[in-house]
Amino acid sequence: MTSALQTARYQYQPKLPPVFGGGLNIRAKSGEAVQTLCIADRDMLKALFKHTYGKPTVTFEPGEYNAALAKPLVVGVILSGGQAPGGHNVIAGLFDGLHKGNAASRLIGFKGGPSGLINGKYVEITGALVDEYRNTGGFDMIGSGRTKIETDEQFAASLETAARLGLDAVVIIGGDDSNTNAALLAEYFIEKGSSIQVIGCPKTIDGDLKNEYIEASFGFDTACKTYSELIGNIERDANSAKKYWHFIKLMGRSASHITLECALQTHPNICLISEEVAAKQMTLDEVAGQIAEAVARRAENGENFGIALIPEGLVEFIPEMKKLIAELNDIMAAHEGEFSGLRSFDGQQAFLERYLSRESNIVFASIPEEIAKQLLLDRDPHGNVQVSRIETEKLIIGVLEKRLAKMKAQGLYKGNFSTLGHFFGYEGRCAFPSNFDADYCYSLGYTAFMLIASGLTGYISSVRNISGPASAWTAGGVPLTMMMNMEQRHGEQRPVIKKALVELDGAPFKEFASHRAEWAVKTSFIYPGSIQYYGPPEVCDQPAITLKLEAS
Ligand code: FBP
Repeated sequence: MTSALQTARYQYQPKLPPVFGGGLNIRAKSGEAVQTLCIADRDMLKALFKHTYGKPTVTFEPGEYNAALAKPLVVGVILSGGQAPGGHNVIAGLFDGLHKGNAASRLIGFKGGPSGLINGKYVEITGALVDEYRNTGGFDMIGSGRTKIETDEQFAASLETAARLGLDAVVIIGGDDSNTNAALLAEYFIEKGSSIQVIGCPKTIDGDLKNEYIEASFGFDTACKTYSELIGNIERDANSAKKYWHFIKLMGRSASHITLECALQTHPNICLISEEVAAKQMTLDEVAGQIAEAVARRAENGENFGIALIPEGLVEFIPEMKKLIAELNDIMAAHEGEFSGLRSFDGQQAFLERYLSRESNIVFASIPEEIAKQLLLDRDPHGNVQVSRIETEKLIIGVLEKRLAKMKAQGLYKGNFSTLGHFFGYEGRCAFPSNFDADYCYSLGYTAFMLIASGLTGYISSVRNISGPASAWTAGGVPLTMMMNMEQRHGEQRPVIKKALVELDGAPFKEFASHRAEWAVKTSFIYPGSIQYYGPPEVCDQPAITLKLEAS
């Protein structure tokens, strides 16, 4: 059984960059730079990526009939990391591209993320299977996972599976870490004498896999539209009931792009941007002070209600919390066995007291027990604290309540402060992709096929000019090493794709900053409503505000 919307969405034909309208009359044109560079740490990256470093960028252009595109291929595909709307369309675009090239080509889907490649768990992706998932949300066609291919055994097992299945290429659809993995795998395959190619695709609702060549990661558009609809609904409720301050935590592991985009779409009273908190070195108390001021000023106008947006990564950007989390990460990693054997929170606390610095001990003791316990939950496979499981909105509310009580006692605040906390994250990751994401993802998948058929490896699929209509989009590929630098991970320097955080001198933040003083006090809410798939282009086909501002 499918919903009426799903049945209707099966019929949607995603748009492609115009260059792909010409069948196989396409050529791959190399960029001008003879040798491309990375972001930093050139010597180390050059040594690590002997075979794939410095390759030229590529764009696809109309040309003569290209027989190379018609070769039958066997390709494996992996969905990696957190779900993001449009993943199925990447697979559909890849599948359709492969079959446009040659009807005998095959696509194999590795189940459950990179572990499917390591363990040889896969499914043959047929036309009937793809048709069931066109323009749908979720990653359920083949599943996803967060396993990182990092040990020698895992690399060897990946090659063994890929070779056994006779693959010509593997496509990894993932975020910064997964695409770093794609780069390492591409290099490894060549090093081992294999001709199996590896191509990446930029996925993550967090929007932090972007740079000069990748204008947006897919899923960001739909997730932000979904959250903005929900925020708008809450704003309208708040403005109707006029009795609650709503604190809404929004997903985005580190970067605050989602929160910023949602603020631009909904005009809340308060929107915290982690990158600004870090740049100004604001303490938790200072963050609360800023909100308290707006709460008090709105109360003076008789408005004891409001909306505050909080990025989920905030805790790691507040200096004293960042220090505490870094110390906890190190202690928990260094004493893993002993720590995981401690059954009670009291026992854990007593253990940690011995190793935490004086400052961090004070901070740890000052935060609510509930939050302290959340800080001790298992780390993700990359050794990070799982910010989606920390109720930062509650932490902020708690500090704020104390501050407002003090202000009340001093006669500086006369309002009522009733709060409600929300977390919007998982609600947006599997939504039906917006028209933008449906088109963008399909184009990314199709471009991945073109990169493979052009014999390239260690590249990421790049569709550009996407703030305009699809009729102006271009397609190409960028060497993954161009986006890399070395960073300290698990106590050693490792090559990684650099995460794009919110730039405080960028157009989206400046736009927000120019309005926030007014939004803080005057109710200026915007109610965006739900994503529309059918109707006038100004309602259905608009990209994210962030993307438009960045392109302007
Ligand atoms: P990716 O970077 O893998 O796309 O995932 C992002 C994200 O959705 C974050 O916003 C969030 O913190 C995290 O995944 C949640 O992870 P999990 O799905 O493992 O709970």
